[in-house]
Amino acid sequence: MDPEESLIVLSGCGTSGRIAFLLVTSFNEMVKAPKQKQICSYIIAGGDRAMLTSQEAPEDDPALGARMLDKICAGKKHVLFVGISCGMSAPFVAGQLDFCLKHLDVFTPVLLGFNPVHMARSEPMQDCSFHFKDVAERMIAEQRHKKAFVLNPVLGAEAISGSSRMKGGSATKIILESILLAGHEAAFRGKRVTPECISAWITASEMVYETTYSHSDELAALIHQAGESLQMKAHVYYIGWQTLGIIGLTDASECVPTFGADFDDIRGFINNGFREMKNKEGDLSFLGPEFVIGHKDFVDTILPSLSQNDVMLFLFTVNDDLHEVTALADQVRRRTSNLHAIAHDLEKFTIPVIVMVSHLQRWELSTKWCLNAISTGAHVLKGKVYMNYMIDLRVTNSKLYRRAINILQRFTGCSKGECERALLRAIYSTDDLSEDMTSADVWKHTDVVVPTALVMIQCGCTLAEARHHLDCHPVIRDAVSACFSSSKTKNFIKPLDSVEAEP
Ligand code: S6P
Repeated sequence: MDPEESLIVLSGCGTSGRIAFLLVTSFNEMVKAPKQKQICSYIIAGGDRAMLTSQEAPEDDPALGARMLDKICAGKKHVLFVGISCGMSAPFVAGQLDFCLKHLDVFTPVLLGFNPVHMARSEPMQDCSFHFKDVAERMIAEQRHKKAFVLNPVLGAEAISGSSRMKGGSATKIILESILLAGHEAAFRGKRVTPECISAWITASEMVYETTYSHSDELAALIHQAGESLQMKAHVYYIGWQTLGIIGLTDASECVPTFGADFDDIRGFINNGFREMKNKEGDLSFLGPEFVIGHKDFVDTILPSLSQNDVMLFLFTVNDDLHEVTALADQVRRRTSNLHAIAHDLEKFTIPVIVMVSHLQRWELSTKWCLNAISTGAHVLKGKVYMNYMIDLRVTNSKLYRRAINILQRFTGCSKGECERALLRAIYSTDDLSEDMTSADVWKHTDVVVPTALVMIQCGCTLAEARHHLDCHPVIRDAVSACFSSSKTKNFIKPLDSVEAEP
């Protein structure tokens, strides 16, 4: 593969884009040669700032996706493009796949998602004549000629977990890592890659899973600690080294849109900050406090006010500079004893015979699972989840707008129209919706709009009354439970199959 003429591009939105970044960074590091152009590149909707903060709106823009792809592939003759959309729903990715399908002489498009094609999103997209499902079907048609490929094991992902950070994100990592490593073995080491090699990697991931969850008691203790901290309005800080630092930053950043968390409830830091990230746009710390990510920044800005209620979690491996880890731990210990570590060593992950797989990739996966469990569990304990639904989500793009309406329908049994009107009342802070309000794009909202709408519908009350009810119950789950138990309306949840499926 000549890097002057060829390129592999991984692209996605939100967590899918963050996983694309992580995979590309590790892969380029593995194959790097002096003065050689990089073989692999990533695109994340919203640019590098989306790695640390929720930039959900660009996800809705198919033309933007196509433009960004066109730009990074300028002058290339062969491009392997992998568009990742766990829920088979992101218009940004659909626009890119459509662009590839129109230029099959240069592009070989791959769609990675975790829904069957018939369940891909079929809602109209912004300024666009096709929808995601159309593109997925065209991909399937081209697959017959081996011009395009659809990888879609059905793993639950978005539709069930409500967030690709959990199921879809890990599966994305396992699948694409296997493909990239197989390509590396074949192209750079002259090895024949068989289906058995690939399934050996999947099996290795299963063993990582077993090893990780064999520590469920320790994990439960950490979830408990983190939950207590959040309930006390204290913080959880992940202090990570190398790519484990990226895993920490990713997990922390997803808590904002998923659980309606503040950016500093759970925060990640990485050794050497942006120098270690090696992202395309470089140091972004000028963008604001969410972008201040180095260990030194932690020491300068957080450590002086660290309290015993804050949870400190170090993430490192035996390959890191253990003197540095110890020195930082000593500094932290002077302020708090609430210090924990997820530390990986070789002994714990001795998996025989698998040559393709590096220890680091397994450690990343294990860390991801631990952190996803800790941050999710902590937010459950904080009351951000009601009957397994992450009801305090941020309504920041069309997918989340639709998800919000689905949640309202499920809990109230009311029609889609009624639920949408209640959501709009909460979004626009009014009981009287105008025509403009019902027809505009409205997904730019960071307030607790879904719980407010839920209370309005269930109690048949005004916006002011719903807000007052929420103010009286600072824990969202308690507010919603109280509303259901006091409401005269029958308390029921609509069966799943009676609500339109979410792609
Ligand atoms: C993360 C959250 C989103 C998704 C993004 C892409 O907690 O759920 O940021 O990652 O919307 O989703 P998908 O289905 O296209 O991979």
